[in-house]
Amino acid sequence: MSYFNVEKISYEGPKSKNPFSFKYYNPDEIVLGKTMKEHCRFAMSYWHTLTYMGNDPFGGPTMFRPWDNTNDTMEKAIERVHAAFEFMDKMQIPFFCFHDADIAPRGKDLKETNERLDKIVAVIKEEMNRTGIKCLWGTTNAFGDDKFVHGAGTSCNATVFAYAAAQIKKAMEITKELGGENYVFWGGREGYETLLNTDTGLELDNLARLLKMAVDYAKEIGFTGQFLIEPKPMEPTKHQYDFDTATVLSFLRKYDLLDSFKLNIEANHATLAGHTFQHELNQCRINGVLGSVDANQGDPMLGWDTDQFPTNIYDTTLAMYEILLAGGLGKGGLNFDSKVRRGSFEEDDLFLSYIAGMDTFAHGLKVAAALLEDRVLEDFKARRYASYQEGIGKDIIDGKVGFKELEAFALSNGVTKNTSGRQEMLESILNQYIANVNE
Ligand code: XLS
Ligand code: NI
Ligand code: NI
Repeated sequence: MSYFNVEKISYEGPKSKNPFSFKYYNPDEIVLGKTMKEHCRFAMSYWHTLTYMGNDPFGGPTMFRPWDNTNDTMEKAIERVHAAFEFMDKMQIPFFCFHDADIAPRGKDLKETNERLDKIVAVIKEEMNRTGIKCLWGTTNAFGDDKFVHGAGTSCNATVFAYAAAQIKKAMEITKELGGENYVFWGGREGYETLLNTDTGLELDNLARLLKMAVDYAKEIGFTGQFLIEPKPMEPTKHQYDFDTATVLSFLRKYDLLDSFKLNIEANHATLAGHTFQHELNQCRINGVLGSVDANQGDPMLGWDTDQFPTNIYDTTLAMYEILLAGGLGKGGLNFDSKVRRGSFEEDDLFLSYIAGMDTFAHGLKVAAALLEDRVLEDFKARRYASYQEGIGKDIIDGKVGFKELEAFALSNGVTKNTSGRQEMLESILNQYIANVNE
């Protein structure tokens, strides 16, 4: 059974007019000593690709997928697996990411839900063996069900905490079973609506308790994947506890969890927090916690988590620049936590949108690599901070001086003239690289 009337997508180069081809993503092309495939580690999001039907707050489904053409929910889940692997195979996407709730329908209780998960995991494993496609990460949906109305790990109801833990335990087990390289925590309901009814101290302590239990259990079952926290400032709750990178870092430090977690940075979450995507990646890089990326983009006119496919070359260039400076994605990858627009409801749109996203990142990678190779920004920054390489600047860095010595220095030397930051020049050089990298 084939669900897509599309041939395998291949690289045809920037001059190609064929919409069903890669213009920039050439998996085997070497960039800075690694193939593009190794740099990008692209992943498909199971939820947006297989289960999203186009619903928005004002209207129902617009996407009636051929793999959903049955009333039997388990049969539907199995057909979704087949569609997923046909899609990834044709798209040359080497990884997938999933929530427990994406792959199998919930049962009447936890036991039945877990049995259903086991059945679908067996089908996924067959498809993984057939295609060589791997699992980048698994996660738990502990936000959709009504029991999570007040949160999961931060619920005021201890039995809900227990249920969330049980669900995470199972999701970790199946992620391990599927060879998942990471496990993600995105706290969909871990936040609050009003302080009038919320004990934030207890809720944050409990969130840390839940994460500690996950770390302990991973050791117990020998799950060696990397744990990731995905920051988001708001939506669904008014205030999410994992607001942004800086907030998550201080949480991890406070609860002594920094050794066990890295971060999964989502572009649209960064912008919701009032940061750029690059800023969040930069903060991860300088703190050594860059784990993985949810690749998408928001819309500045809308201001919510629109999860659009990334097509902004400027943003992907600067993102790939930070990723290259960080030494690459390691066990992480670029997961398209992106969904087609409601009006793009045909199956072909899935291909066209993934091509757009993959090409935009591949193009960005090439520009970032060229900028780095030519040391355009790095040399400029080195010159900008040169005053710390010698004299009083070096003494500051080496910890040789305090306030008294600096006062003596300032009294006799004053300050040297500042020089321009040359922002506009650098922005126009960046444009030049974006325009010319493929020539
Ligand atoms: C929602 C999040 C979610 C996580 C996985 O905004 O991005 O999709 O990536 O639970
Ligand atoms: Ni995400
Ligand atoms: Ni999101």
